[in-house]
Amino acid sequence: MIRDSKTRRDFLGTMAGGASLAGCRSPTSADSELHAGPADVTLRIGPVLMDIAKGHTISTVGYNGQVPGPLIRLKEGVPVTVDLFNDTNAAELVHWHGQIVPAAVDGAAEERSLVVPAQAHIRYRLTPQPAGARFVHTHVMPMSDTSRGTYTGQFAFVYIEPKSNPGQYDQEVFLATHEWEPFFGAEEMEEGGEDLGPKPPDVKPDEKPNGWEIGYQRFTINGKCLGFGEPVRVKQGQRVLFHILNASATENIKLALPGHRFTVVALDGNPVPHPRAVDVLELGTAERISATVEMNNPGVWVLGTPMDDDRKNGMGIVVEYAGRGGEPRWIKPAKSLWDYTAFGEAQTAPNPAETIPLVFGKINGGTGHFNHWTVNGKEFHEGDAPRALVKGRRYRLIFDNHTDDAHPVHLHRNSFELVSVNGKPTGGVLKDVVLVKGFRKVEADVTPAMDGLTLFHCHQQLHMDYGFKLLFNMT
Ligand SMILES: [Cu+2]
Repeated sequence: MIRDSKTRRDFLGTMAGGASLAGCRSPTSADSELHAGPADVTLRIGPVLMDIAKGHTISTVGYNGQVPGPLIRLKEGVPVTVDLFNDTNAAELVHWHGQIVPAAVDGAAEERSLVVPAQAHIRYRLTPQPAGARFVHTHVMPMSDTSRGTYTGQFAFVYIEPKSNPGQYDQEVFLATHEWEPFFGAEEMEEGGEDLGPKPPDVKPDEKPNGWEIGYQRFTINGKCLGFGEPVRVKQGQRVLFHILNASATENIKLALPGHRFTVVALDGNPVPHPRAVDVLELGTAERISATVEMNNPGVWVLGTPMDDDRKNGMGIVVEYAGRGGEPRWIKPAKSLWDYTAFGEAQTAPNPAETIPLVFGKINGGTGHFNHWTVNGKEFHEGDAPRALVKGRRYRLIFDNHTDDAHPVHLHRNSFELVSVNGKPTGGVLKDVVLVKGFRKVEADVTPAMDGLTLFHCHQQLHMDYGFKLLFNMT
């Protein structure tokens, strides 16, 4: 692996002199392809102080001095030059989540992607695809160090403009949720026990007590606690297209906007066969939902989580109609069940070439330790031989959750098509993360698109760090 060994001082010196960045080397393209001059996309990883609420400032790491990082708008299929600068003292990985890109630039250590060394710079080319709401985030493994990895502010929206018309709306709003000030405790700190399937008979009683669970003290949308940032300003009669990203390290969330309904038009950036209106959105970690809202109920409203404590601690944003004032209103939504299949075709998928069962298991860590996670009875270890898949073949992945936790599982460098959710057949719903609830089963078909190492993992940072991974090699 070739890395640019320039120091930050060297780089700044070069910039001050007005010279180009041609001295930076890329290991993925010939130097001649990497035109001199400024890159199309520049991400500078560095410390950020962010005011999330009145008198409450958080010290974290972000992109370009802000959290979330800048909205990155790209055009499908149009290559861009990317500059990554790392102003921190630790090596970083920048993952282009939801894009079908070569392993070298995907940003995952297991795929042997390029690393951005501490206090250094790398440059490469990237051809954005597919269209829709994607994002970029760090892929380092923080383990017990919650000052690193996805606990930080290293996330930004990537919106890839489709080649054809994206649909009609009057205003586009990007919202990213995140939690702050994490702590470890013995208790599950979420509303639990919801929508569990029947316990599979082979799940044995736990030998040890449950290990650490994680909780947070503050919650933000676009880096601000509810009521602290600018409201989303709308006008009566507008159709607003929301792109919502769950940029949490570990939490699955729900969001509602009282007095309004969300018409879900895309999941993980991919248009759904049947857009449908719902009252409550649910997003596993790293999932995206694009939904339109008809602004036909003038007032000042809270778009937020139905979980009262989390909303009081910040998980919400005010939606304000022009000419309206006063306290924002919140009305608790009726209980609703999120169902991916509601947006899909009622159909049975063509038979796959091969079926790959992936059984998720948990090994309780015991008090004061972390739980460990297994796929097909095995924790992932660095150096594990990848499982070979053939490019262009249709595989059916069976996500079979033998734990009572919900797992937002993610496949890198591919989209998969949901074919069955908790026994209900569906089709046409393309995703890169799917939330598999406790003791539930989801089946998804994937036809590997590109050569190379491809990581599968749970996007819950603690699960991923403690075993919940599997490596494929597409050939
Ligand atoms: Cu998980």
